[in-house]
Amino acid sequence: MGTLKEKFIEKALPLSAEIRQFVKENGQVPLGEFTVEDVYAGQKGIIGLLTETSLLDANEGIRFRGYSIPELRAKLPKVPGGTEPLPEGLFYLMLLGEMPTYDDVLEIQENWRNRSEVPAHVYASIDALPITTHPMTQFSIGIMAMQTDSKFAKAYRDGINKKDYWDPTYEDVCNLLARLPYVAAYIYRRTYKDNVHIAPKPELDWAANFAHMLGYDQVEFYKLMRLYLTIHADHEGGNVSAHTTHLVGSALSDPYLSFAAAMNGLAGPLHGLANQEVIRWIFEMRNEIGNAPSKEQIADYIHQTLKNGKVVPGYGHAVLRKTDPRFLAQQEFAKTYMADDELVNIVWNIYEVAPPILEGTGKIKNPWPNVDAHSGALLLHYGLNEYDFFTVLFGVSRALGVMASLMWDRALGLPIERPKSVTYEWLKNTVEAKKAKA
Ligand code: HAX
Repeated sequence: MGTLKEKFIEKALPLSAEIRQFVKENGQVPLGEFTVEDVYAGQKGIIGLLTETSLLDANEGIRFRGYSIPELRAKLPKVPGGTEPLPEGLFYLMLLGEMPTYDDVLEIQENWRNRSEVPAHVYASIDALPITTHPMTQFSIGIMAMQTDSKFAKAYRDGINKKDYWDPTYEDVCNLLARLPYVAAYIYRRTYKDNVHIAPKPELDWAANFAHMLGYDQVEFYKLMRLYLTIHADHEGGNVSAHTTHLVGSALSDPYLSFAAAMNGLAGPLHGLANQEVIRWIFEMRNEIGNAPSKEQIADYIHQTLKNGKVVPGYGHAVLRKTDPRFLAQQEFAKTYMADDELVNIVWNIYEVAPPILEGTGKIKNPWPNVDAHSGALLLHYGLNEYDFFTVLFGVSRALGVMASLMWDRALGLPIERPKSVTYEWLKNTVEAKKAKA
């Protein structure tokens, strides 16, 4: 008699093979509007969510309220003389669907500045964790610790009318957005810079003040942060972090609870953690091959990665079928500011070599790079070497999109989410019944 663990795998392995075969044979059997295959495909392509802030086209990439990434870079307000958009302006655009003026952005900055004081117990909660705790775990716990201040949770307990839900949600959303860079910078300095913290410069914009508190005061790094925090903000509603925010929020969990849950999803290597995995993968390749791998050596390393049953991080996408415009925006930035950077050139060589190999497998639906393929190399160029921290930067940005969406969930009174699930037994019986009828 085996242990529970042994019994489980004795059952699971053959059933996994059986189900794979079942889907191969019966994948196209319709179940209403969808097929058996769709049940196993992670709901891809099934329209089941309302998200106003952005819309993703498989070939063209993301549009935020109708604006593509190049259009955002051109049209969103910038600091005087600046070249990159201010992410606060993107929040305004996503929330209202209207392009802000520079004055609108200044108003948001002032509003968030006044909300930016993080309660001391949040830092104490982070400090209670071992220093080796992954920065995303520290981030999630920091967000949870801020939940003690939730205006929504308090209003609900006090009996708020449902038509007013949007109001305390707005307060939580703004407080959260104002404080996130402070919490993220605290985690960075605690983990990697001997716990030496840097006082904010509140007169700076949201992204530049964040860069400053991290310890990177180059004007170019400020520009990079503005671009970075803009392009990572939203990717319509079905990606893991956006969907999680909506799902958890649909139970009327407050914005802190919903966003912490989203960050736990972003921390997965197939989602936001891919930005750290890309750099880890390149470093491992360089360790094995040498600092400047040739294109042939990169190709061999990609084949080896696939052979070992691992993914090539930064490549592929659940929806996109072309190079991610967020990758291209970062490539354009790199061409302007760091065209000779060795690591950046490796990223560009991978971009030349990887797609035909991935396409050649015959199973990877999108062989092109996503946002995460490029972002790490830009940060490393300015000395931000601690790649385990990269997903936290993504998370600070993602808050803009998912919190704007949560505002709409509350304002529209969207109901609790509850998709239907079925068992394998149910599927088998349904397929058999359909076949018998036919
Ligand atoms: N390397 C190796 N294999 C890959 C692959 C890659 N980059 N991309 C997809 N595949 C594999 C899948 O694992 C799957 O294999 P199995 O049939 O053996 O399970 C097969 O190809 C079909 O997958 P798909 O339909 O093309 O892709 P999915 O929609 O299932 O998954 C992912 C999309 C992004 C998760 C996938 O492409 C991947 O794992 N990429 C690498 C990790 C990564 O870069 N993630 C970041 C994505 C962007 C993002 O969310 N950023 O936050």
